[in-house]
Amino acid sequence: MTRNGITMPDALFTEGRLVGEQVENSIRTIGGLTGIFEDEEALKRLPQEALAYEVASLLPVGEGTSGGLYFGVTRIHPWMVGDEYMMTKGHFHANADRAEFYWGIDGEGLLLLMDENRKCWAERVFPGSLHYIPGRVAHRMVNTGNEIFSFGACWSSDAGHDYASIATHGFSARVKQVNGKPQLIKTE
Ligand code: PAN
Ligand code: ZN
Repeated sequence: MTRNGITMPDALFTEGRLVGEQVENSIRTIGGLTGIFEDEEALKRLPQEALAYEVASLLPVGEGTSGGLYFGVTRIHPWMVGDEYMMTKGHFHANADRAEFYWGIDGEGLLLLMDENRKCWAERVFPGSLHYIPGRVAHRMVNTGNEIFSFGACWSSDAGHDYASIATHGFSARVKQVNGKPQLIKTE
């Protein structure tokens, strides 16, 4: 705190990047994404230590605190895994009714959504697009472009992440490249 009561901001969100002393950075490598793509052999052929996606987050309160908010920026690199595009693991929230905002920053992609009845749909994501993800809806981002696809996220600090159900059952649709274009293909 300065003498006149005016402080510096919590972080900077500039040129598509979230930076600052309090910002936490996490990464997912290609090798850490086993079990989410259809073609596991294609995943094994890629460099296992290479970056698949990275998340910079501002988590101002402890995980699980009610009433707090988290802010994150995810950058997905443009790998292809067979005919599937690189994507996040995807999850429901552990506190199932917690909603979230996503918005497009750079590049292009699809937001894959699935409700608790396993009904799947997708929204186009591009710089400036804004997406409200209701509670009880699983969400995964897919980089359908040739460059880094980045997006912002804002979610409740007591939302938590339930990765297990997606790890076990997956989504009921996949985004594949068909004739050079992304297509949502139902798998059940
Ligand atoms: C996001 C995601 C982030 C990475 O912050 O956690 O984009 O995706 P996965 O968590 O699915 O690997 C969010 O949805 N938070 O709730
Ligand atoms: Zn989420």
